[in-house]
Amino acid sequence: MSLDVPAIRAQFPIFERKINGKRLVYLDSAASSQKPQPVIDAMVQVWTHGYANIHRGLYTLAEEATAAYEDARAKVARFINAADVGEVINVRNATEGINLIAYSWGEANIHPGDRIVITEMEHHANIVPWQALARRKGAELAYIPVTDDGLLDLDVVPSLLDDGRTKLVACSVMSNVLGTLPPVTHVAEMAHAAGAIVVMDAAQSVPHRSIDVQTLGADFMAFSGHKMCGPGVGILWGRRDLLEQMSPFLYGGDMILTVKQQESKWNELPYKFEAGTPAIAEVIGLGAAVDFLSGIGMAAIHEHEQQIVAYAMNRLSEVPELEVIGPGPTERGAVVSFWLPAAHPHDVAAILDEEGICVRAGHHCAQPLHDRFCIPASARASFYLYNDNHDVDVLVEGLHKVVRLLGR
Ligand code: 7TS
Repeated sequence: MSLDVPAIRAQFPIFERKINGKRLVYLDSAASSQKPQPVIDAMVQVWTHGYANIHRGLYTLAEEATAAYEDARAKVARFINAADVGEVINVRNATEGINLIAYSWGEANIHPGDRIVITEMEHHANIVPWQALARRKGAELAYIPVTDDGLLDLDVVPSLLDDGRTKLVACSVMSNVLGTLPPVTHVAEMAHAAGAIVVMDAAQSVPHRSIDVQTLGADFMAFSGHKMCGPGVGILWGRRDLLEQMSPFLYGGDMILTVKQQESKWNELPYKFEAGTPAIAEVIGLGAAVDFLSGIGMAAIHEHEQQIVAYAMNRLSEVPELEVIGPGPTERGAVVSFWLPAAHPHDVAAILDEEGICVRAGHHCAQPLHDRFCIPASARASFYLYNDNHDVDVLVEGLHKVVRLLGR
């Protein structure tokens, strides 16, 4: 099942580039992935030969654009095994998907004294909307703690669920900092048994492993196209029965059935949640990204990344004083965040950039998690289908240079 990485890289035009005279070693796919030619081509095709607004025109071009847009939705639905396409809502990104739930579901269902439970390993996109909802409603926001090993402390969960006050549990399917893959299906079972709904942030997992929303245990799941070889669009998947009960998030054209001077009726799913003209070419581009990833095979991508992350953690242990945060390679996806006591992560990233290596440095939009590990920031290498062990070797060489320049 091993991937033919040179053949995959050949499909990403960006890898023809040199950075500071060096081969590009792109290790920041957790922030956003690079784009393969078929995705670029699909979008150029729309803009050059097939563009019109959708769901309204009665001419050929508009009908073609509408069909291509809806075809892309169907591809995404199959990719995550949604029971029907009406459950797949096109949004701007994972962040907007989570905000949609916080407003449309949260406004109607969270009341004073209720509790919302999230985890200490969340991205800000899965923290701040719940903070704001809790504040608006006089609800409590509680956290499932993270252990020193970077795992969820599940022993605490019953105490957060037992009194029946918890109405919503939101958790990441994979941490963007630790790489941890929490037992989300188990967490969902506990949450459901306590009468709470479950929101999963799958921004770091849908791009890297196959996900079946019919067995995952989520009631809602959000992810972003730009992290999975696609353009800047996002998807919110939700259970049809819940989506049907909810009020719209944004109001305007396309999301209505009829509008009278004083009242309107909402369109059917998924259009009720897609107000205004969407990012048409981008949605079609996401369909092409799904085809691209499916053509390679999610199982093969996953296996490839598991091999790289094990190799990376092994090789990073050679760098003096470098500390990796998070669990061992079998319990994480292809993300490794680390800390070098002698060098600020920003300096690490700047020195690696001289070698053509792109890593992210900072808090990676997960400040509470960095607080929990008592570090202000970290450097992070994240891997995808176009990386290989040689990229890891170049990274380790670059880190030795960092230690030579800045180490004690
Ligand atoms: N959830 C997780 C787990 C993420 O990693 C990110 C983005 C988001 C949500 C938000 O995605 P967006 O597309 O709505 O912005 N994570 C990162 C990152 O790790 N570095 O840059 C963006």
